[in-house]
Amino acid sequence: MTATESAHLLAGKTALVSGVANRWSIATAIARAYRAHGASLVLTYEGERTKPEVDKLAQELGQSVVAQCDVSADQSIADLHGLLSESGMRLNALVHSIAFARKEELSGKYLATSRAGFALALDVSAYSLVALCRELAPLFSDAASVVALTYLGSVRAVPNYNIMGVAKAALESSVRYLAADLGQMGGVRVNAISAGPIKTASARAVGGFTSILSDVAAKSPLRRNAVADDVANAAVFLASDLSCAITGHVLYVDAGYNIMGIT
Ligand code: 0WD
Repeated sequence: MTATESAHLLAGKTALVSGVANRWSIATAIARAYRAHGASLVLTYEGERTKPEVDKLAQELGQSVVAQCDVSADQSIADLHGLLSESGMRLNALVHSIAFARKEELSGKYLATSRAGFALALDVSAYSLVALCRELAPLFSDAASVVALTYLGSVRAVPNYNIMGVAKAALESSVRYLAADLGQMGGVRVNAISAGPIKTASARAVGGFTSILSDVAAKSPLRRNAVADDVANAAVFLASDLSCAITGHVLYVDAGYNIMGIT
């Protein structure tokens, strides 16, 4: 492989990237990195509120199809499948960069989580990966790569992260089960990136988020926070053939914070 080829790790691939809400979204950084590495994109938006931002990004990046998909609605996912299959699209990569929980359940005690809030967070943030993979699997190319975004709150009790931590635990477990299922269907791989805290709209909904950022900057081995571009570079690797024997894995992109014990 020449130096020029190695700079375009996703040349000839098509990647669906969900979860672009605005320019700070992790999905925005991933979409940019994927295009920079030569991929064509399908950018999905949840609803009319986020459509203008996604349209703008698609126009800026070029080679991007825009499609609506609210992952909490089976019909919306089926419509996405219909739209893509009508145009004969094959997907080499799928990025799940979506999460939602009620703001009131992202502060205070986990003990106070309501039944409805629990179901909503798990539905949008974890089940959606299963639904997307099942519906879109017929469009996956051989050796396609699925990447989901998760956070350390899945395996540690992080103050205020609460129900979202439980949803991320379900998401990470789903990554393993989906990897087991889809690996037997054309060698499709499923992995997660556990990103360190990054200032986005979703992150700001978590109580005390700023103190989480400063804790990582003070205590992580690299003495800094990971940024969206760090996550995007790892997402390029996971979508590329360089990671062809990696599946069912959770890759931490958090400046090493997760390895620390007493700090
Ligand atoms: O510190 C962080 N920002 C971290 C984020 C650390 C570790 C992981 N993550 C994860 C999040 O949990 C999420 O899974 O990264 C993913 C992307 O989050 P983000 O980029 O931090 O946040 P944001 O820009 O808000 O994007 C999440 C988007 C939603 O944004 P808004 O702000 O509109 O709620 O998820 C999308 C929506 O665009 N989303 C949906 N998309 C389709 N259907 C739905 C839905 N029902 N609900 C939310």
